[in-house]
Amino acid sequence: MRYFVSDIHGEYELFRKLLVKINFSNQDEMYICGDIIDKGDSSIKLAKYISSFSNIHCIIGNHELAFLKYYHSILETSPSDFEEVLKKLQAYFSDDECLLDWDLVDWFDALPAYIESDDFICVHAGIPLDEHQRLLSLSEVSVEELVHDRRFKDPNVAHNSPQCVFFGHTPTDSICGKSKVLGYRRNSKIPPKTIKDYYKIHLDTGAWSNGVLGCICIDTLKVYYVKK
Ligand SMILES: [Mn+2]
Repeated sequence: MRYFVSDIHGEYELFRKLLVKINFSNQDEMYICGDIIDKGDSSIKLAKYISSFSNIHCIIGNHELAFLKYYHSILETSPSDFEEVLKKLQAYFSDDECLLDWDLVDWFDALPAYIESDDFICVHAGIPLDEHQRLLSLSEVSVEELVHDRRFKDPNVAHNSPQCVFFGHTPTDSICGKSKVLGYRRNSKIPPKTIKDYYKIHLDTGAWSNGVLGCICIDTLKVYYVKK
């Protein structure tokens, strides 16, 4: 089974609870649409845990991008003093009970800005559209736009490219008043059978702000929630 999640924001225990709830195994795959760090108090513990799974695929959100910009900026000023660089990076996550190490820095640095397949695309915030309401080619969109675009979450922003876009970045209670996964159907008269019957799915249920972590399985279209 393939599961999609977003914006876990350092909520390690809540994420563990979700894996138990969906009975996640090494036969399954999971895709995380960025922002695993900051806000909650277990960013590094969560990132280390996620990075230990070869079947969990993560992209960057604006919070990982901000951290990576900081990392590259201090590399420029003290490029050879690795101990000093690592100390500064560890201080970035000073509230964390677990310490950042170089393996994890390299893991963050290698995260992609998007994942694209025949039936879905994962981005953190959104993808700009062309004048025909088609998604712009991802290679033409800047990472900044992919992680910050706040237009895409608007229920009126629809696209007619064939893939379903998974995204997060803004808690869905600001759209519909509830912490739930929001699926936008291409045709509201026909019950959805596959993920391609949705043009976008908004995943950020506010794990940190509302204590709810949602997840959708795209092989069954079933939605799961865990609460703090
Ligand atoms: Mn975000």
